[in-house]
Amino acid sequence: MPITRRQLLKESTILAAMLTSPWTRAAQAGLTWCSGSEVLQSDGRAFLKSQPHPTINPNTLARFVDPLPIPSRAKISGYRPSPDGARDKLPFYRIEMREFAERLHRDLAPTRQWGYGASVPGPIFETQSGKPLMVEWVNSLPEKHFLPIDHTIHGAEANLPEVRTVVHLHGAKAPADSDGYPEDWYIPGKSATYLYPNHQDAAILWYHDHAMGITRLNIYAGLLGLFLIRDDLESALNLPSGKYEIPLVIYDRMLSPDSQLYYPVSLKAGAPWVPEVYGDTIVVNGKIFPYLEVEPRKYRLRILNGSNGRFFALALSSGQPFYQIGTDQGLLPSPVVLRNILLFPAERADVVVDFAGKEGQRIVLKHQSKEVMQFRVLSGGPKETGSLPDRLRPVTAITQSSATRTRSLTLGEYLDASGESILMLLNGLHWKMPVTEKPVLNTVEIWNLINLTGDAHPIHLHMVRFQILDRRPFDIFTYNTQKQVKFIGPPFPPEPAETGWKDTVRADPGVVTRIIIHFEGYPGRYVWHCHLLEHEDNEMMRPYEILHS
Ligand SMILES: [Cu+2]
Repeated sequence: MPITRRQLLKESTILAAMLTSPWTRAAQAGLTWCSGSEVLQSDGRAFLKSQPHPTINPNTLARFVDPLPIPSRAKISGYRPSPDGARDKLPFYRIEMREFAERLHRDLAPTRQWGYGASVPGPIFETQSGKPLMVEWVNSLPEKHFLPIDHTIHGAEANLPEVRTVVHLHGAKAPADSDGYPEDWYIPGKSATYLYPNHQDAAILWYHDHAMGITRLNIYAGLLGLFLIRDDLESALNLPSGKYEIPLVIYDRMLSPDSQLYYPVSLKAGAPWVPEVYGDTIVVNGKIFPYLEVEPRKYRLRILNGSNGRFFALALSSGQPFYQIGTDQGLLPSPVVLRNILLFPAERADVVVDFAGKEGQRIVLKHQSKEVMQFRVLSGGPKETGSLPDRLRPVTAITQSSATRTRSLTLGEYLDASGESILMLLNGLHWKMPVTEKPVLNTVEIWNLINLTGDAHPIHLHMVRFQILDRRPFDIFTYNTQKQVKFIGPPFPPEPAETGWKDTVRADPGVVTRIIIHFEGYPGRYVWHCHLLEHEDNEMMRPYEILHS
């Protein structure tokens, strides 16, 4: 897979670095050295781009001693009149963002976190397609941030309040004033009430912070949660449900020796932003190395990669397959059999795993060589009731001839004289520059994402869903010198698990990734951006505007 080469290299170099001498003494003490942000030199060696800092080495922690927490369901606080004047009152939820401390592992001290409803992940919303609801998102956080704000970043200047939040429901077809525009942030003591119409297919959505210039810190602190939309077609499939449907919110973190979240900082005084963060500790639903007892039957796993920057390549130690039944925006046409599930930040996978015949086994979910969690298969249980149909939801391809416009948009990285990454831009434009992407409501466009960088970037468009047309390698040098796309190979189609509806697409380095988008929903100002949160915060985000048709 061409995309992940550099990132794979980075991860293996981090591992290699941890085995060499400067790290050894710390490792013996159960600590490792922060390697959260590294770049590769041309000779393949990594050098640290962040301040050295001792962190807990997850390899020293006992495995599978904490049961997997299942986030609670969000509870309705009452009913409120619909803002659109309709007669029916809508379910109303009030969710407070709070600071709290919780153990990430049996043998660690409680870790300070910020969570929706004081849990990480926050409570799970569950609703039906076409059933609107309202949420008052209340900022009850302290006045001071506990992670390093970089005031040199646009939108995070020193004259602004430190703690600012605004909630985005990722994957939602929501009106612009309920979408969580990054500049619509508010401070502790304030709240915003959003309307989610939910006129969309069953899917795994997720809510998270989106405040300008500090999203990476707010999400790292814990501001994320799931939002499940269901519909009749999905229910008719009789997929595993109830206690056989398990949400898995997976993300990476680093912990200081006192069990507190550590977020790496750069070597530049007064400008702590680092271009990428890779934590060595993987957390699932708020626990490190959790276990889950399962019956020997089918389970449905609703997986979100909630990391700032890490991709996951998930596999089961039993070697058994996953049946991927859905992606970001809902069900695939039919299940895709996979030994590895690749998820970039913000991507979701809806999968069925069958533990039948595995009685008594302990099966580890792994990301490459890292253990993530364990499934303990019990010796028996009630009769299987869930099914895995061959046909799920038809996905009609949007025809290219229906597109009224094709846009070519670059993904670029800018380095300083020492070769250090200083920012990334979409189409060479900063956030504050005039809006350039103005699709008309109810029209179809093709966007060519021309990735000039050495990294894969997960690109997310708010409000819409789209389909991936293809990916085609091109010559970056020719582009940089002549501003021309010279293809150097044939286009390759999306992977089988990408053949459904998406809202986040992996744009590979040196590749033009083409997506086709039907701008259905609402007019107004939205954003599109890279979902590597360090990039997003440092200008790899642009407003776009959907015009009235
Ligand atoms: Cu990016």
